Amino acid sequence: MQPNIQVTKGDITKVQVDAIVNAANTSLLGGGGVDGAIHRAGSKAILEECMQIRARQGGCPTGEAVITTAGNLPAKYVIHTVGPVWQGGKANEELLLANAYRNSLELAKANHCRTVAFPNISTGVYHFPKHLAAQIAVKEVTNYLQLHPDHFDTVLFICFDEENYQLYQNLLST
Ligand code: AR6
Repeated sequence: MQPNIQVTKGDITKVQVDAIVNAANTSLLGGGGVDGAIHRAGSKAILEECMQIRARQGGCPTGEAVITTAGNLPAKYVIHTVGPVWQGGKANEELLLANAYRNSLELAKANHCRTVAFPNISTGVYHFPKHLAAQIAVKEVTNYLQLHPDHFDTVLFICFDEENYQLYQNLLST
């Protein structure tokens, strides 16, 4: 069966999937927004593993991803990816955002995660325009699932705000 893509409104820390994706920063040491919510709800175990990864590879470059335990969360793993900060569109932001989605799915596949939930990476304090971010996310995930249909069941986009929810609903219903 072909994997499916769904959109839901809500809090990603409550979602029971194999892997939830975190919109982290290059330090991997936590922050606000969805990153803060994931670390708070997931317990110290997530930060401890992030610190081990930092010690090994010195953080996570923009567009790349790393994987840790999900601690107390209902998910099995957290995939931490770093989206780009929006700087007006001339700093490779679109490519870097697509990389963040694709590299997260690469890591999910490598860890046999068949169900994956994404937040709307970079659309909070990193100020990526929401409509453009949604187009990139849907396109990149759709392409990846077409290339690797046997490895996934469902990819969920978890939207926290109404604007993102409407954008994703529109894109996925066409
Ligand atoms: N569940 C799902 N989505 C959420 C949640 C949640 N619990 N909380 C917020 N969002 P942001 P960024 C949405 O700012 O723009 C952090 O400090 C939010 O509405 O969390 O990639 C990191 O440490 C928005 O649509 O991430 C980095 O420093 C989306 O998640 C920096 O922010 C992303 O907003 C990353 O910035």
